[in-house]
Parts: sequence; structure tokens; C-alpha cells
Amino acid sequence: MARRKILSLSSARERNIIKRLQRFTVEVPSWGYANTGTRFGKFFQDAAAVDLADKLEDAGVTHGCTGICPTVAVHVLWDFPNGFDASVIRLAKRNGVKIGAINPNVFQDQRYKYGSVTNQDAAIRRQALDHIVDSIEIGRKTRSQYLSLWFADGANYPGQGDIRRRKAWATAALKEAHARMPRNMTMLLEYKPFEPATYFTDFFDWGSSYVFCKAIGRQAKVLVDTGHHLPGCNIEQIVAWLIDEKMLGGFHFNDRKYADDDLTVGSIDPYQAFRIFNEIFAYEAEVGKDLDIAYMIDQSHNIKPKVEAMVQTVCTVQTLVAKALCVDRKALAMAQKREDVVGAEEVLRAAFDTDVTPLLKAVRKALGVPADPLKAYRASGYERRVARQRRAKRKELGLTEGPLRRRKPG
Ligand code: PSV
Ligand code: MN
Repeated sequence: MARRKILSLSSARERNIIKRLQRFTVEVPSWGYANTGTRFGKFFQDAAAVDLADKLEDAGVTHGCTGICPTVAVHVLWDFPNGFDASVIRLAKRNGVKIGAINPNVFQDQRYKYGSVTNQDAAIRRQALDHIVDSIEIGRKTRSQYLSLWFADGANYPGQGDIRRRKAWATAALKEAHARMPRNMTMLLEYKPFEPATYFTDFFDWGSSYVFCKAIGRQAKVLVDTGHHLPGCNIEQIVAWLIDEKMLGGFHFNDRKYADDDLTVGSIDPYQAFRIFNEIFAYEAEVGKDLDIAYMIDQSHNIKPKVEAMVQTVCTVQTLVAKALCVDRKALAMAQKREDVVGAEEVLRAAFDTDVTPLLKAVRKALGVPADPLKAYRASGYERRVARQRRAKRKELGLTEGPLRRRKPG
């Protein structure tokens, strides 16, 4: 059985782990702070963000507690419904964060019923491309490193669309977008096997994103959303291949049980997230430098309080990163060489079973954040305060979304 290890923090190896943890950051999504839910409805929360200012405030609090999420991904149409206003850059700064990945939205307009960049109508493809180019311009102003693309394009019925022509249209549009990007911007191309399309999606798996990226240009890379795979898929193998091909652009972390459930990272299968991080740190150990990839969270909670859920998620990611950094690479290599199958697996399990609390304490001390971020956040009274403020704000704006008041019994 794998033994539970307690780290002493005295060795050079442990000091290196702490340093790597200090450099590790993960981006939060603005949409994780708003009232969101399933297609069957939303359960509204008073404390949920009303607008981008609230989202940035929540992101600032998340970063303040954890010290490792200095950037916020934005979804253009959700966050800038009246157009982009450069004052958000200052607003973000005031909250101690920066604008991160820019996510265009080419899936909500009625004209995209039969596709956006894959639509047979050239005018609709142009509309989608124009929006992506506008998003690139926003990214230029906010100095964002990433343009993050997800397409709902697909078909619901066999025979509905010409698969190869759609592929060609998407490639042409994204090549054009790529040509408009600043040199320091990376285009992240996400995939998803189904939903909302049910027969096929045009960007359906890592292979399709890889093929698109290769055709689009050097600044296009694959984005792995951990919730976007068919059951049983070996995600860490995909990650290892993409690393090896220098095509891994970033992650959208979340967990899933049945489909794209948007569950909290590690709530269902923490060992899978650990195995993904293990592939990343195995490569970093081999080449002696950090991989340049975007670590991002993509979760929208219908039930959990938003900021609490985000702090919990960020801490879970950090814990799993710490565990993956504890893998004894030399012992693993030796076990693999000897074909010691049980021994090799035990090396991984020992790392996964390591109590990383002392490591996390040391890292948080160095970052100047509370030793227990979730506890500190809960004790801060932030949620109660913003619930009051945002209730009043909704009333003033005439917004009806808000939880039903509990009736007094009897
Ligand atoms: C689609 O399911 C997705 O994963 C994309 O990343 C979107 O941008 C995001 O979710 C919206 O919630
Ligand atoms: Mn995603």
C-alpha cells in the first residue's frame, strides 16, 4: 500500500517545489461569479455579481485570499454588453487583478442557428469573424496574452451539413483572425464532442483542434477543457501528446461525472487532475523550465456560493499541483526501466497521498495570504456584505433576478 508521506521542507527538492508553487497561477472566469445555471433554469443568489465591476471585485477577493489568480478571463458579450470601455483596465487594477483571456461569443446570436465560422452563408461567417477581430482589438488594449475560442458550431442531424466544407470555412476564417493578432497573442482553440450540437460539433476533439491549429498558424494552440471529453477518455495522454507536439495552449479546469457538468475541480476524480499535472511537471523536470501554458478555470455553479466555490477550486488546483510536484522522478524512471509496474504506480500513489499541507502553508506565507484561504474568506463576512449591496443594486436597476424569500413556517 502507498505510504502517506509528510514533507520536512528541509531538502533542496522541497524548496524547489515551493518555488514552483509560488510561480503557479490559475485564471478565474468572470462568468463564474454571475448567476448562471443549467438550461432548466437558474437558482439566483443575492451575492452573485450583477455586472463586470462586481465580477472584478469578486476576482480581487479570490486573488486576495489565495495569491495565485491575478487574472480574470472575460466573455465579450456577457461582460461588455454595451461595448468595450477601457476604464475596466483601471477597475481591474483597483481590485488587484488584470484582464486575462478574451472570449468572443459567436454562439448566442440567432443568426448562428446553423453555425458561425462554419455557416454556409458568407455574411454570417463574416459577422462571426468581425466579432473575433473586435475581440482581438479588446485583447490588444487590455494587453491580454490569450484569445480563447470556443464554437458551438455543429449539426443536430445526419445529412444536415457538409462536414468538409464546414471545416474549410472555419479554417479560412480562423486564418484571417490569426493574421490580425498581435505577435504576443496566442489563439486557444477549444473542443467539445457534443452540446449544444448533438450529431457532431465542428471542433469535436483534441485531434480536430490540432489539425485546425496546424492550418491556422504558429500562434494557434489547443485548449483542453477537462469537462469536454467522452466518458473514459484518457485526458493525461492527450496532454502528454500535445506537450510533445508543442501544441498545448492551455486548460479550462473543472470536473464532471456525466457530461460537461461544470463541477468543482477534483470533486469527482482528483486523481485524474493529479495525473494531468504529473504529465506537465514530468516535462518541466526533463527540460528544466516552466511550460508556457494558460491554466484557467471554467466553472459556473448553480448551487454553490460563487466566491466560496472559486476559492475552494483554486485551493484544490494548488493542492493537486503540489502533489504532482511531489512525484519522485528518479524513482519513477528507475521503476519504469526495471519494468517494475507496481513500483512505478506506487511512486505516483505516494505523491498523490502526500500530505502537502506544510508545503501549501510555506507557499501561502511567502505569498502573504492566509494559511487557510477558504476559512479566512468565510470569516471575512464578504458574502453577507455584497449580498446586501447587490440586492439593493438589482432593485435600483429593476432587475428581477434574486432568490425567493423563504416563507415563515405556519
Ligand atoms: C463551453 O461549454 C465552454 O466550456 C466554453 O469555454 C465557453 O466559453 C464556456 O464554457 C462558457 O461557459
Ligand atoms: Mn471551456
